[in-house]
Amino acid sequence: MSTLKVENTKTIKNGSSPASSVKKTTEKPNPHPITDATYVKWYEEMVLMRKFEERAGQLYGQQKIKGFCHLYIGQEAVMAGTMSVIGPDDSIITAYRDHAHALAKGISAREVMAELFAKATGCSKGKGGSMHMFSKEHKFFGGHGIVGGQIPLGAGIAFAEKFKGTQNVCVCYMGDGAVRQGAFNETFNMAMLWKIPVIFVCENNGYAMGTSVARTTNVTDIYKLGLGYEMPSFPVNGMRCEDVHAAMSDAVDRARRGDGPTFLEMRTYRYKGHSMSDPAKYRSKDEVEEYKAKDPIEEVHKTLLDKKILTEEQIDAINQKVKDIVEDSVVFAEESPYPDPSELFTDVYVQQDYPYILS
Ligand SMILES: Cc1ncc(C[n+]2csc(CCOP(=O)(O)OP(=O)(O)O)c2C)c(N)n1
Ligand SMILES: [Mg+2]
Repeated sequence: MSTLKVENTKTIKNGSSPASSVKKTTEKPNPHPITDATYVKWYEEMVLMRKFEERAGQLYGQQKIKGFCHLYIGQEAVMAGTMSVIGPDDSIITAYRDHAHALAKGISAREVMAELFAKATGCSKGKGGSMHMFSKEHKFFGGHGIVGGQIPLGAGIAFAEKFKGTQNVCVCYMGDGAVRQGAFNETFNMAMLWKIPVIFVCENNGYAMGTSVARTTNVTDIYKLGLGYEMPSFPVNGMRCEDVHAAMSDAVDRARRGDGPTFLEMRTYRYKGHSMSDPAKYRSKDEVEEYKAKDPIEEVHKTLLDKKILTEEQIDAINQKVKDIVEDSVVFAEESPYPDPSELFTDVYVQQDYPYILS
């Protein structure tokens, strides 16, 4: 079977380089500098995403977590590199591979773990589960199981910000499988026409379930799909926090200036199967190992030591702190109650005068 070779490239074939915001420091102050503190933040965030999901995977094996469960392990640099650019007033929305997005946007490990356990203390009151994390407070708008369903919603959230006259942006994530949906094209057209402050991010991990990108399209350079709408569109090495940060900086600045959307194809990889029930036989062990050799957590760990930002002991202390946060979240989830049966009738959208419902 032919598979997409997810090459990680910094070569930008149209317009300016997404890395330009880092280079521009000599010309004017960079609003998104990469400092020592940024590396520490990246490390902490990514270790939390990874350790949390490794534990979630174990708990799924013990049937403490049921239903669907899609792990993000391997793709963490995409979220870490985003969060060093956007702020708490900006929104994000994504698909069902959403645990790391929820944690990165500031939802507590307790609330995310409790949601996985379907407990009332979860961020969606235990009624959403793995695929439907949500927090209005943190401007995290899901968690969507319908492939591509979040694309028009992301544009809508960004449109609302523009309509209200804020400077806030929405980052809308989707998989490589989602870009085949009609809604992708409809949304790209409207987002460009109305210069909506949305950043579309395709997390191209090479596969939609067991189907490689190369099997589903003639255009394997997914970022090129944006060019038909004259949307600034770039490929980005999604295994490197620095590259994600630089690309996101340019895109966020463009959106805040009122110049509209950007499409970023983040080339990344998931180390685990599509979901817990996928043995991932459609790809070779060598391919997985090739990407593990570029692991973003290992890379940032190395940078922290090479640049003498932290000592090995300080890094160990972070690892221990994260381990404690994850274990605390498991105890919290175990001890929390299930939702009351009456909750079946709350949080359900009802439109009394819907024309096709006969009362
Ligand atoms: C509209 C729709 N069609 C099909 C599915 C079944 N489905 C669930 S996940 C998935 C693959 C999507 O892959 P991708 O967008 O690359 O995201 P990834 O899982 O790699 O993060 C499919 C086809 C679905 N959930 N929704
Ligand atoms: Mg995919």
